[in-house]
Amino acid sequence: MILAKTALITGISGQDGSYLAELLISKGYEVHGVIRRSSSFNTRRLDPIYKDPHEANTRLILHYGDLADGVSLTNLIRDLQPHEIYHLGAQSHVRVSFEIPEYTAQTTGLGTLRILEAIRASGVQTRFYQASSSEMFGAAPPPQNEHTPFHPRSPYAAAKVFAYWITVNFREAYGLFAVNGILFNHESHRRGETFVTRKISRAVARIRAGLQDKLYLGNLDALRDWGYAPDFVSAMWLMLQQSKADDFVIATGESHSVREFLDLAFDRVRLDWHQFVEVDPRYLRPSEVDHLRGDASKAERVLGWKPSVRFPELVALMVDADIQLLEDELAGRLVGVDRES
Ligand code: NAP
Ligand code: G4F
Repeated sequence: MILAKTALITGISGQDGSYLAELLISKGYEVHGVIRRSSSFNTRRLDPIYKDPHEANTRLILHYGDLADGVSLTNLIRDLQPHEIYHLGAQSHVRVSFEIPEYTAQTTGLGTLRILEAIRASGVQTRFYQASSSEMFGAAPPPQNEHTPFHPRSPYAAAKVFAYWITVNFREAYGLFAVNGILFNHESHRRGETFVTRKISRAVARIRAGLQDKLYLGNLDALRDWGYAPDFVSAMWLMLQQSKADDFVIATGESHSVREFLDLAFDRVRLDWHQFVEVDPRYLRPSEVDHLRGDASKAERVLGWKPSVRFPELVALMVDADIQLLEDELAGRLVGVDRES
C-alpha cells in the first residue's frame, strides 16, 4: 500500500490556505491545518472540503494552535512529521500592522522562526514553504524580481523581510529544504472583506441591491499586480516539488490602479463609481507602497508556472461571486457547516 503524503498548513482558514487545502486533497494528500481558537466559527472557507471527523477517510484534519505559541507548533510538527509544511499563517493586513506592530512582528515575523526551529530541533525531514510577499519590495521601483533589493514600508513588510531571511538562513545554515514564494497580490471571492478588491466587489453587490450608498476608500492611485489566488497556490505546491530549494517571484506581470479596479467593477453592473466612492483619510497608510509589478520569468522558466486569469476576468468573477453571495444571503440559502470543538 502506498502511504499518502501528509502536509501541514498554517493559516488554513485564510484565502490561500483554503485553496491550497483543496488542491492538496485533490492530489491525494492528507492535509492537517492549524486553526486558532475563536469565539465564533472561523473555518467558513473550508466548508467545501470539511467532513465530520467521525466519517471514514477524512483527509482534512484541523488542530488548534497559534503562531505566538511555539509549544503548540513544535508538538504538532514532531507528532505529525509532515512531508511538506506550508506556512501561510500571518497577521496579513498592511494597514492594521501600523496599529498592532508588535503583534504583527510576533506572528508574521517570529512565527516563521518558531516553525523553522521546531523543524530543526525535531530533526523531522520535511519541506518548508514560507509565504513571502511583494510588500517586501515596498519602495523599490518595478518591475520587481528575485534580485530586487527590499525596501519595506510597513511593520507587516518588515516582519515579512525577517521571515524571508530567516528562511534563507535555515536553508544555508542547516541544509533545510526551505523556500520563499514571493507572491504579488492575489485575490478571489474568498479574499478577506477588508482588502481593497473584495471591499469593492462586496460594495458593488450591495449598492446594486440598494443596501449601501457609499463606499469609503483610501489611496485610489496605488498600483498593484493582481492575480487569481487558485493560480498562485499551485505555484506554492510546485516550489516544494523541485529537486533544489529556491526562492521564486509569482506575479502576473501587469499592474493596475485601484481606480481601474473601480472602473471595471462598477461597469460590470452599469454604475458610475464616482457617484458612490469617497476618500476617507483613515484608510491611508503612514507610508504607502505605490507600485508593485512582478517579473515572474524565473517561475515560468523553472516551474513552468503561468497565470491563467488576467485582471478584467478577475474583477468580473469577484463581482459576480459577491452578487450571487448576496442573493443567496437575502434568500436564506446559506447554511454554514457546524463542527465540533
Ligand atoms: P489571510 O486570508 O489573511 O489568512 C491568514 C491566515 O493566518 C488565517 O488562517 C488566519 O487565521 C491565520 N492567522 C493569523 N494570525 C494567526 C495566529 N496568531 N496564529 C495562527 N494562525 C493565524 O491571508 P491570505 O491572503 O490567505 O495569505 C496567506 C499568506 O500569504 C499570509 O502569510 C500573507 O501574509 C501572505 N501573502 C498574501 C498575499 C495575498 O495577496 N493574498 C500576497 C503575498 C503574501 P484566522 O482565519 O483565524 O484569522
Ligand atoms: O488590498 P490591500 O489592503 O493590499 P496590500 O496592502 O497590497 O497587501 C496585500 O497584498 C500583499 C502582497 O503585496 C500581501 F502581502 C498582504 O498580506 C495583503 O494581502 O491594499 C491594496 C492597495 C493599497 O495601496 C491601499 O492603500 O489599495 C489601497 N487602498 C485604497 N483604499 C485600500 C483602500 N486598501 C484597503 N485595504 N482598504 C481601502 O479602503
